[in-house]
Amino acid sequence: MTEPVKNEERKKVIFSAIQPSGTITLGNYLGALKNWIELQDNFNCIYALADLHTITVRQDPPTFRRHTLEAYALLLACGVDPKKSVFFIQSHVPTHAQLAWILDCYSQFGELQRMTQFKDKAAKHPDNVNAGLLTYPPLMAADILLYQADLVPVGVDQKQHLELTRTIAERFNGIYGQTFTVPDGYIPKQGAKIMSLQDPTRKMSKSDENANASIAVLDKPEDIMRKFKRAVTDSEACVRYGEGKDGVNNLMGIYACVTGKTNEEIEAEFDGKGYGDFKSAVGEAVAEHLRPIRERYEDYMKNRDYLEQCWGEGAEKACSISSRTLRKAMKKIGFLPPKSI
Ligand code: ATP
Ligand code: LTN
Repeated sequence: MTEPVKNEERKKVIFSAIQPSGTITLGNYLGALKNWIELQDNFNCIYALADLHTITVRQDPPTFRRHTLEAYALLLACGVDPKKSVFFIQSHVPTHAQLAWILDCYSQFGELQRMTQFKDKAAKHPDNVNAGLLTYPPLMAADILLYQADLVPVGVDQKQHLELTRTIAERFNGIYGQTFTVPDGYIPKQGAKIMSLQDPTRKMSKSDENANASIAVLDKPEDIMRKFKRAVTDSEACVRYGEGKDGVNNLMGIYACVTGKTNEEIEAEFDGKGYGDFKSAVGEAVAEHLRPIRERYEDYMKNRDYLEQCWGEGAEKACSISSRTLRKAMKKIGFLPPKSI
């Protein structure tokens, strides 16, 4: 017999989250979610829907509610397993907002203002440059630090936020002594940045208005095929990885992620063939990869009671783990506890 309890204690902690800000894309899946699933067998994984982050951009209430429900079911369908991992909705666990306020007070205005995502989103929504957009990173730091996470699987666009999380943790630990684990990013070698199919110099994004630019994990096979066939490439008509070939590089990256093939194998497979054949093959491989996820998603969406039970249990576990860290941090700062502990 093995000793599972001892092993559990030594397992590293993984934390990650995704916003329910729209329809989950192939970029989210290949950049982050695929890793979430793979890590579950060897680590203590804690995953969340970061719905508090989502309201930094104005949301239509019924649509926001629907996106959150759908994202929860979709993540289960992708393979997040509530028996192996803690999987909850951020707004159900009040410690996140509590620690976020505290960490706001350990973040500098200048460093928040310099974040690329803040600058991008402020430019994109000039009529709503709210304080939450600025303090988005300390809330993300709270998410991670509450669970003493060692590793954070994300796409490359989140690297800067992770570095700031490390800075905030080190700053706090420097003042008060060891309180938070300083986390490392876990960024995939392939798929860390899937680009838009219509403008391969920009990342594929949930909130892109152009439906042809991104593949939703739940897109029907015929839509997937159509979008890949229309994907922007170049005029060279040669499937090879190289500079100035952003469109082809992106399609090769996607194909590599879903088939496990290397760039050399892909170049050999399409040697002498045109982009038409290549785009069809990428479309088919992606549609096949996503098919079982779509089927499982439909089953979960028919079972609201099960979903509620899962997120209820997830929130309870998350609350119990995170409260310990929050109490510890508050005690170090000098807050008077409600009763002596
Ligand atoms: P939004 O458009 O609302 O900003 P998003 O599509 O960028 O959303 P997020 O919720 O911000 O998605 O990100 C969820 C996870 O997916 C993060 O780990 C992020 O790094 C990853 N991710 C997002 N877009 C891509 C992409 N194009 N390629 C690879 N990973 C991505
Ligand atoms: N900002 C992240 C979502 C997110 C997150 C987190 C990711 C919120 N909290 C904690 C990792 C860890 C994004 O993907 N845009």
